[in-house]
Amino acid sequence: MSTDDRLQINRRQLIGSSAAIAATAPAIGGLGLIGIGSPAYAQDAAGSPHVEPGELDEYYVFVSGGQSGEIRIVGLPSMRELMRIPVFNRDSATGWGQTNESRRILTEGLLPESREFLADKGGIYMNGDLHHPHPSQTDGTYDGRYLYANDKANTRVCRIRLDVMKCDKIIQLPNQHTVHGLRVQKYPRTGYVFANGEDGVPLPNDGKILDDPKQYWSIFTAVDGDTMEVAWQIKVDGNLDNVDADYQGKYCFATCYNSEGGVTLADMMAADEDWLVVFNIHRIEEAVQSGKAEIMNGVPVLDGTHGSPYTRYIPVANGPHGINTAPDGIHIVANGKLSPTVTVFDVRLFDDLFEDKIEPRATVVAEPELGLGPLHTAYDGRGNAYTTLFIDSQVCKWNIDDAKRAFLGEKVDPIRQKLDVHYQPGHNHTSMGQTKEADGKWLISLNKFSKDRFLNVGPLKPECDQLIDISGDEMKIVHDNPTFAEPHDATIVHSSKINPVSIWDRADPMFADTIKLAEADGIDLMQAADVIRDGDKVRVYMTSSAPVFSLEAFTVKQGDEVTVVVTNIDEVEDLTHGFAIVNYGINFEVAPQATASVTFKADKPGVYWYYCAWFCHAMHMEMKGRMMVEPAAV
Ligand code: K7E
Ligand code: CUA
Repeated sequence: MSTDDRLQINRRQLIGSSAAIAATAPAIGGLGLIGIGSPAYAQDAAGSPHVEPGELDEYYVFVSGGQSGEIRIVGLPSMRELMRIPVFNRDSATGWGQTNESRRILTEGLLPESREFLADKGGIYMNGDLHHPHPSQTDGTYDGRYLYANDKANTRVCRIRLDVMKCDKIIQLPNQHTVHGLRVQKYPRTGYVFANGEDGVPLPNDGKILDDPKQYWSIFTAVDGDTMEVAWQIKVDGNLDNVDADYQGKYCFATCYNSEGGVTLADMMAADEDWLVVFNIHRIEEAVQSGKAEIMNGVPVLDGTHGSPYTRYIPVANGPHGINTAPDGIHIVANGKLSPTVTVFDVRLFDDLFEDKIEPRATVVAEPELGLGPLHTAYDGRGNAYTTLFIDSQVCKWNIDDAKRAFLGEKVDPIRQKLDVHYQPGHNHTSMGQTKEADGKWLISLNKFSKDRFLNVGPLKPECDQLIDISGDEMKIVHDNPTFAEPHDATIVHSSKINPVSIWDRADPMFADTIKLAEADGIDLMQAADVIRDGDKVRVYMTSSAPVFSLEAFTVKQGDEVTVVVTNIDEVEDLTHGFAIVNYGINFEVAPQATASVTFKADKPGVYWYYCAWFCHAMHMEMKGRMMVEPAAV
């Protein structure tokens, strides 16, 4: 009988009478008393991804949406998609990109030149490329405050509030061109959000310098995660790829390719060697505080190219990709990508490196050969590492201590197991594996290709996320999960770390501006049913309470600028209303106790029904009203 069969039978027994539970309890060991008490978590079912209807997952997974520009929340082990958080995209369901509240967030952090560039393009970027979602930490573990992520496409960094699971800040980075790698400061807290500049451009990039790559620079940025302002920037050699930070609060480090400074594939591949760039946080802070930085576009920039006191460049094989700090707080693994090796550094040696007491390569303590195309590494907290092999389509499990012994010349093989995944894995992630609380239960492999794993849906195939049980000695794939474009990265967070609310607080800053607007008009949003005319500007205030809007109709004139403000006064959990105006291209979400608003030009005369777009009540279909637009005088 397999473990899975046993689990199934035990589950069936457990679902029976309490007598059956009592009888089987002693025999089921680690399975525990699932189904007793509330809420029920599937937390003891290690080895099975099955979560009974009504049971909750044990972990949240924050998954990047790649080119779709959003974040997704998935439950693990079931791998059920729970929610999507629009960020760098537009969203039809929630009105993200359309409501005044979301447009403030999408526009307030834009660089002045982008604001100008977007002026005749709707004012916001329509696309984003979100790669790396990482939650804030305090003392080396998740603290449930925020999640940060990058937009490679338009050089932005966003922040998601984990209490309401909405984006509340987006900034575009000056001087930098693309943000690829993004990770957070782990100690003492986040603190800094580190954002890697991948591509180099002239500084300033105003067209005076064009085809002269020697004058192109990549920029590394530390964003202050509390204020969401740039704390400092460092000019570097080469192209930065991925980044991670230590558990001591002293260093962060980035893989760096294109040491050649090339602009074509052939140029970038010319040398055998690239680097790990190590940043000395305290030295950088001191220099910024003592005014040594050049202020460029309003932010302090230090020169961290070769020979500077702020950085060290450690040679590694050509084209490294992922960089991952182990939960032991000591080891850092740079993944070879174009080399079959990964390079292991001991973070304690970086003090001597910055004092110039040792050569850069003396910080390397192992360099095991794992297979073709190592991209990213995750950890189980038991001394093992799990590296994705993109070209081999495998996950390689290896032991860090054995790799160190082999590096010193001992005859030991650090490789424990190679597991086929389907296919071409990029990132992988273990449960709590990017904190010092790595628990070694689950690994997900985010595979770029799914080929034959799912029903054919045409030339564009889904990606394939695979769930792997790593709790025992052997890795086992237990679930295949198709996903839409394109999860580069994910973070698995124990559910005990995250505590979202169910109903908005009326004092929430998300709609504070709209409350102020209403106050200026003398309106109490909780009882509003008003139309205020102010020249050719009209403000329409209403409440929603299942199944009615407080205004059954309102009238405006063709050409008016209309702002509709809807406040959901229902206090019932999960009772979301929507507000859609037919043929005016408007729809947005208003969750319980929230206010949301939209501003548009009423340029088409006629009768336009507005309706609630979220099925909220038995009379939801009747939850509607009319906007009447009087034609302008001819
Ligand atoms: Cu490897 Cu953008 Cu993290 Cu994709 S990156 S895989
Ligand atoms: Cu309110 Cu449907």
